[in-house]
Amino acid sequence: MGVVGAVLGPEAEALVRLRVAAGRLRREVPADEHWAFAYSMLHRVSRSFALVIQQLGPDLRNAVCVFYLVLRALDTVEDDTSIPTEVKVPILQEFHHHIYNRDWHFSCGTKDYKILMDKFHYVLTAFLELGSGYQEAIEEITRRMGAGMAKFICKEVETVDDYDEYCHYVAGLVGIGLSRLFHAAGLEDLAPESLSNSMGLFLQKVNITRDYLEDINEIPKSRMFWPREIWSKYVDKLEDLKYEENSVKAVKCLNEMVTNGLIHTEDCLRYMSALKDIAVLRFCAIPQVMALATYALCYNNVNVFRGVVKMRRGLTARIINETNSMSDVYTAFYEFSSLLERKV
Ligand code: D9A
Repeated sequence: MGVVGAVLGPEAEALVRLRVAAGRLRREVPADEHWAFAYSMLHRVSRSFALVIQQLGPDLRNAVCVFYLVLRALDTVEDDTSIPTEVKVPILQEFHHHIYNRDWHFSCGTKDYKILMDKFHYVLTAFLELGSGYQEAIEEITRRMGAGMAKFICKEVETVDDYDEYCHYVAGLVGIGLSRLFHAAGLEDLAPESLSNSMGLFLQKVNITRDYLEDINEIPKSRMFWPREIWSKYVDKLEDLKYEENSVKAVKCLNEMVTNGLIHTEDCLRYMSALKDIAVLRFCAIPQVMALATYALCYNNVNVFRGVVKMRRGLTARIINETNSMSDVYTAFYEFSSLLERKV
C-alpha cells in the first residue's frame, strides 16, 4: 500500500491512482481529428469504461471505440421519444447501411448524445478506416440490433421470455459483437453465442433493475422494462412499486428481479475463464464485477424505489484497480455472492 493508502485507506488510494491514469490519457489526444473526436466522446459518455477500453491494444481499441459509439447512436435514435414511430422504425432497420455512408446524418437526442449525432461523420470516418473483419462484425450486430429495437418499439415486455429477448437485442448482441472483434483481432477463440449473450444480459438486467425509478419517472412517457410476468404478482401497475405504502411488496419484487438476473453469472464466469488475453479479460471482467456488486447493493434495498442507488466511487475505483486476473474475478465474485447470501 502506498502513502495515500496508508493515510486515507484503500478506496482513496484507488481513486487517486485512477485520477492519475485518467489525466494521463486525456493528454494523449490522437492526431487525426476523427479519432480525437471518437475518444473524447467516449470519455464524456462513459467515464470508467473509457479507461478500460484504453488498455486494449491500439487495433482492437479503435474497433471497440467505434462499435461503442455506433451502438450509442442507435440507442439515441431508439430513446428519442420526439421522433414519430414511422420515422424511427426505418432508421433503426437501415442503420447498418447508413454506417457505410460518410455523409449520412440524423439529428436527435440531447446534450452529449446530440453532439454525437451532429458530428457522426467523424465516427463514420473512423469506422471506414477499420479492418474489414471489424467492419463486418459491427455491421451485422447493428443490423440485428436495429431490427430487434424496431420490433420492441410497439411491443411491451410482458413475459420473462420477452425480457430476455429485449435484453438480447440491446445487450446480448453487444457481447456477441465484442467476441467477434476479439476473434478478428487474433486474440481469442470465437466464444459460443450463448455465453457472449449472457455477458450482455447480466449487465443489462442489472441496469434495468437499478434504474427502475429513473425509467418510470422518464418525461414525457415512463419507460418500462421490468417484465409484467414478475411485477404483476405484487402490484397492478408497475409505477405502484414506488409508493411508500407498497414498500414491502416492492422489495419482494426487486429481490425476484435480482434473482432472475443472477441466473447468468455461471455463463459469465465460463465465458471469462476461457479468455486468453489479459487486457481482454480485464476489459470484460470489470463491468461484470461492478454489476454483481450493484446487485448485492440493490438486493432487499428499498432505496431503489426512492432514488438512485450508486456504488461508492471508491469501491468502483478499487474494482478497476484490483481486477487483473481470473483469480481476482473469482475472489470478487465470491465476495459479492457472500454479501448477497448474507442479505438473503
Ligand atoms: C459494453 Cl462495446 C456496453 N455496455 C456496458 C459496458 O460494458 C459492456 C456497451 C458497449 C460495449 C460494451 C461490455 C464490456 C466488456 C465485454 C462485454 C460487454 O461483453 C463481452 O458487453 C456485454 O454496460 C452496455 C450494455 C450492457 C447495454 C451492453 C460497461 C459500461 N459501464 C458504465 C457504467 C454503468 O453503470 O453504466 O458501460 C460506464 O463505465 O460508464
